[in-house]
Parts: sequence; C-alpha cells; structure tokens
Amino acid sequence: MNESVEVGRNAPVDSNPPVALITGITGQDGSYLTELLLEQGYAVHGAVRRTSSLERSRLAHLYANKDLYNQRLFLHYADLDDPTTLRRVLTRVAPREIYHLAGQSHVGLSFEIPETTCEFTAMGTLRLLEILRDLPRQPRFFHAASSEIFGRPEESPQSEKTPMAPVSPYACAKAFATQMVRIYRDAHGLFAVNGILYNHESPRRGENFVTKKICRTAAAIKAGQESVLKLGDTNARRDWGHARDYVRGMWLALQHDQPDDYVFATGVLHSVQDILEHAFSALGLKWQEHVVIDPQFLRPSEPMFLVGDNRKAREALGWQPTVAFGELIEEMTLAELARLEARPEQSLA
Ligand code: G4F
Repeated sequence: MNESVEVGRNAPVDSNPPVALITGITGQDGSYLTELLLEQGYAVHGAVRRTSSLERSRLAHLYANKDLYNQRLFLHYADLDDPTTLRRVLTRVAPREIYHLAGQSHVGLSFEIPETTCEFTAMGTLRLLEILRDLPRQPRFFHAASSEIFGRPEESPQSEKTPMAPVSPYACAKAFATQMVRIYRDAHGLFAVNGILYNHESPRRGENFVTKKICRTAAAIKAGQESVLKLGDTNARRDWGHARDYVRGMWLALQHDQPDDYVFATGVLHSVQDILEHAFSALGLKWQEHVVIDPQFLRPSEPMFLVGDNRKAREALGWQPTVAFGELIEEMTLAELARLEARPEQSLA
C-alpha cells in the first residue's frame, strides 16, 4: 500500500448509506463482494494487513477510481492477530454488516504452517466474535466457512447438518471457527452466519490453487512460454463453482431475517482431470503431452466426496449457482491467454 495514503480517514459512521466491513478485501472473494456491495449502494470498508500491496491487487481498479476510493470505499490497517487494531476499526467504522473472509486459505500449505493457520483462521475469528459481543450496536456477521470441515464425510452430498470430520490443519481451524460462530449465535444472540463454501474459482483466483494453476500453465504453454505442467493428485474431486455466485450468497445470507448456516455449492462433482481436459481443449492442446505428476504436490491426507446439498440456500435465500463447470474453466483459461497476449513479458516465473 502507498504509505502516503491516509487510510480510514473521512469514513462516515452512520449507516445511511449502509456500511459494510470486509476482512480479506484484497482476495478473490473480497474483490467481487466489494463490487457487489458498491453496486448495492453500500459504503465499503476493508481491513487490510500492513503487508498488503494494493497497487497490483484485485482492488487496483477500484483503488484507482477517485470517485470511489476514500468516497465510498475505505481501507484500514488491521490484523487478525492484533485485537486492538480490530477493535479500533470496528468502533470507528460501526458497520451494519461484517463479512469475515480473511485467513490462511491454502489447505496444502496448512500442513507446513499449522500454527499460523490456526492463529489467523481459528483464533482470528474468535477474536472478532469477542469484540462484536461487547459492541453496543452489534453488526450482522458473515463467516466464510468451508466444505473442508466435512473432510471424510459420513454422507454425500453434505448439508448444514452433516457432522464435521476435518482431515487437515486448515479444516480443523475452519471447523473450530464454524462452531464458534454457532456458539456466539446461540449463546450470545449475535446475528452470526456461516456460509459453508465449496470450492469457488474465477480469473481472480490465487495462483497456487489447482484451477488457476492449470488454466494459467495451459495458456503459457499455448503462448510458447512453458512446456510442462506439474500436478499432484489428478483424481481428486471437488464441487467447483464461480466466486461471483458465492459472494452473492454471502450478501443474501445477511439480508435474511434470521441468522443461520447455509451450504453454497453447485451439487456437482468434477475431478482435477476434468479441469485439465477442459482447459487444454479450450486452447486446442493435448494435456497428455504436457502433464507430469510431481509427488511434491500430493497432500498427506485428502478429503473425499466433498459435494454440497444447496437446497437450503435455494429455498431460504433464493440463491442458485449460475455458471457451469465447463464455462468456468473456459473463462479462466481464456482470461489467462488474453492476459499473456496483452503483456507477453509476464511469464510464469
Ligand atoms: O485448488 P485446491 O488447492 O483447493 P482445496 O484444497 O480444495 O481448497 C480450496 O477450497 C476450499 C473449499 O472452498 C477452501 F476452503 C480452501 O480455502 C481453498 O479455497 O485443491 C483442489 C484439489 C485438491 O484435492 C488437491 O490435492 O486439487 C488437488 N491438486 C492436485 N494437484 C492440487 C494440485 N492442488 C493444488 N493446489 N496444486 C496442485 O498441483
């Protein structure tokens, strides 16, 4: 972030227009949610870590818009491991709604840094809930929970009632946070909601997630910049949807008259192999000529059959996914190719 910019100044404290605070605003979901809330007439405040760089982030187009930045979009420094900064921002902004999206979100990495993962994803959520509990005007709170909490589930598809069975440090941290949200809702009366989000992707996805890695490398192969794509388990299966659909679900969940938990999923399973086939064929390439399995990308344990039952979100919120798997992968692959063609010097290095 440009240190000369004074973040958090001039922010309105009343709620007309409605005020939302987003943790994790610079991520894929944070950027789509910011766009949605601005369209809905909100003033949007984002909590960003001191280490965040906005210049090249997914928010850069909004940050550069002088009619928005510091007018209806405000950024504040606050860290999930620093309760004082969180409390200060919450008190100053006095939001009507909080969308808590921040945390260490890479499952594979959580096996390497389990303590950091729990510090931010589990304890960071608890810290926020504790601060909210003491506020005189309590905002509505959305927590981005994850399908990973189900791990190796007893049933498929999974619903809001499926017992948690996490199999990674990340999943364990999310399970803790999800249950804490339920406790603060039931025991302390907070309007606190878990959105149990299955995998959701877009051209804005981070580069170390498998959809983006495949689409990006396929485009680089097409452009002659790469020849090999190294992957872990290509038989792994997930329920993949489009991030723009999932942030709409987050917003709808906080507009309902009662706080509750909702599964956001497409209800359809696909494999990593399916991503490969769609991405390479969108570019007229043969995946067989480029893909190698590299054990460094295999995980110590993998969830199984993570596919969501989205009936409650459909019925209670009127939510539904609008982008099919094939369309999603094609959009991501073509976006990567367009990016490389626009800036050919940007290789994968
Ligand atoms: O894209 P992934 O890294 O996503 P994962 O682990 O399912 O987690 C994502 O979705 C969760 C549910 O919404 C979130 F909670 C979480 O924060 C994150 O957004 O991996 C998907 C699958 C896995 O089975 C993985 O083992 O792809 C497999 N895979 C195979 N080769 C690979 C690779 N994953 C990655 N990242 N890189 C590979 O080379």
